[in-house]
Amino acid sequence: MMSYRGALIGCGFFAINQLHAWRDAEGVDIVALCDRDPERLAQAGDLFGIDKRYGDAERMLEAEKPDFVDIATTVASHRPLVELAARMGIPVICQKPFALSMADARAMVEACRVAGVPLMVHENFRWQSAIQAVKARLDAGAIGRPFWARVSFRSGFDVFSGQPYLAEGKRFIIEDLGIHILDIARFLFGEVTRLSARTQRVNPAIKGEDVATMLLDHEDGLSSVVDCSYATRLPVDPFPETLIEIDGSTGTLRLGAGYRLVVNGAGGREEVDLSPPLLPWASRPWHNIQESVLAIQRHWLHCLRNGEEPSTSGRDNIATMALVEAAYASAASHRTIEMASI
Ligand code: NAD
Ligand code: 89Y
Repeated sequence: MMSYRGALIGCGFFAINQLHAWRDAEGVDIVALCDRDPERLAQAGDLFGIDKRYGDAERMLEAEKPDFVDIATTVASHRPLVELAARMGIPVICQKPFALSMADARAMVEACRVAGVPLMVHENFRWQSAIQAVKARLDAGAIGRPFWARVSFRSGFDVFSGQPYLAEGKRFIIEDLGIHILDIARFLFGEVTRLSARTQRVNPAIKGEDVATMLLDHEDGLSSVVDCSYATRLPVDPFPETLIEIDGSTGTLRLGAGYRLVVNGAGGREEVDLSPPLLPWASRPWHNIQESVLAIQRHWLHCLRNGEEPSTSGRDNIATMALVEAAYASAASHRTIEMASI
């Protein structure tokens, strides 16, 4: 099996998970790192024993000519870095949120299309094993035709200590976390025709919204509620679990706290514990997300090897980004947004 040589840009908080997962994945080596912060570059380089270290992405890509580049920086740098990779003909993975605007996202997808360069957005939540298991039940018809759903992420977990920039943006929960939960709704129930949203800010120490409630009409008639909160104090905080309720024509499915799946269908009742594995380098409660990082990175290697479009390609992610934009537009105007207008 051919072994791919990858390079990674942005050695911050989340990239450490990506570097661990690349080490676990088969047929790949991260041969070079780039960060404009020398301290973070040195820390990641030392931790993973990677000696080729750069402060400038273009210099790294020119010198190393990797088989792909993994962009793990925050959103402001995504467009220039993705377009750089496209110009140099290097397949590229880009962290979420993919872009600052729909126009940027479309330009990035177009640049990669024209250059013939594969592009995947690191939209990993749909790769959590519990979410994949829910999708498998739906595809198998376990509850008939789904007609109503709720996809919910409610927590009081302090995400600001690890990611201080989350407290500073005008936008917070929809752009940072809701984007994953909206992507799960698209993944499970298909494309959306219109969306309504309301937002609130409960935590006075941050600038953006930390509560969002969204109502989605899906193309096949299903209605879903997608709700997110980082202001919810529960006795047992479920961070970072996504809880799911689905009603179908012949049954119901519930993914409850503690990764408990209950399916009540024409075929009988199934109750199963979908707790994710604790990978050797993972730590609770993040292990659910960390597991999905390995899964999406393995998927990328599979797609590279087989010339397939990734599940969360740039093209696919434009539809998820459009839901984020529609949610902010609806919250600002108190109107329902037609997705065709985004
Ligand atoms: P961070 O600020 O901790 O790290 C980003 C790093 O990128 C920094 O070290 C910074 O110096 C470096 N950087 C920025 N621009 C650069 C450039 N042009 N060239 C070289 N280095 C550059 O951020 P983070 O918390 O690790 O988040 C990174 C991204 O990951 C964000 O977009 C965030 O939303 C995303 N994220 C995703 C998940 C997930 O589950 N998919 C979870 C957490 C964070
Ligand atoms: O940045 C966010 C993400 O993508 O997953 C969880 C998170 O780290 C905090 O909301």
